[in-house]
Amino acid sequence: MKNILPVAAVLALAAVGFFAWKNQTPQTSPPTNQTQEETPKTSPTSFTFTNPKKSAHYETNTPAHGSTLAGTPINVVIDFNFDLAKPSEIKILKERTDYGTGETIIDTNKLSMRRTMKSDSPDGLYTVDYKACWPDKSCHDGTFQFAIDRSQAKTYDDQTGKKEVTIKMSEVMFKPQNIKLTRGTKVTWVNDDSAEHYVNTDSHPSHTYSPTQNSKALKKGESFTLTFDQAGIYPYHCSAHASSMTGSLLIE
Ligand SMILES: [Cu+2]
Repeated sequence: MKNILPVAAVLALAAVGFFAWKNQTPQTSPPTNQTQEETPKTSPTSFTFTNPKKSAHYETNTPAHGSTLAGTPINVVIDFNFDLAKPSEIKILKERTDYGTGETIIDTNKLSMRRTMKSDSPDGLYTVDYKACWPDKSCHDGTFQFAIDRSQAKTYDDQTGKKEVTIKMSEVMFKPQNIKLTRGTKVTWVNDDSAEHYVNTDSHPSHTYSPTQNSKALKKGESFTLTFDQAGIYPYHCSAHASSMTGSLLIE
């Protein structure tokens, strides 16, 4: 009888150890710099996104991996922490067709590369295959996915046909958060909060997707204005509250 207690204690410890081991989350993505924006977002049409593969020196990309967009991106941008060189390349693939148009462009600071996307690209899942090359001629592959689902535009605040629109920055939110507009509309963001806010194009902190859509710090009462002449989706955020203060413009 006196041997039972120690045996029971050992069994209990073994059981605790087993469950702790069993509950460990397996590492499913490459151990590179995973950023917050890259967590796949759930979408009502539920596309299945495979894990991204990140090349050496990769930082972020827009559209975000796992994002489902209500319209076509104006371009796909990938950001790095090292100088890009030729022949870096971006392909925007759906069923082996490349919906990118024109050359892959390396930005003047050499930290981002971008490719324009065809504005009439169909709904569905897109795989971005890229090759990032450095001045020493070495190249590394990477891949990520996003989806287009135009039915999501139903949830957007429809302000098409207006020449000017105001978006309030209030209670650490963009109001309205998601707006549908007509090409040529002049958009003004006004800060109603005592906290400073920014208007920054995605992703954070590179702010490279639509480079003109970046404001200085806006104090209460200050504003930022930009006219949108190109159709497409414009995901943006406030860099002071990047995880929660987000918005999107759909220009038609
Ligand atoms: Cu803010």
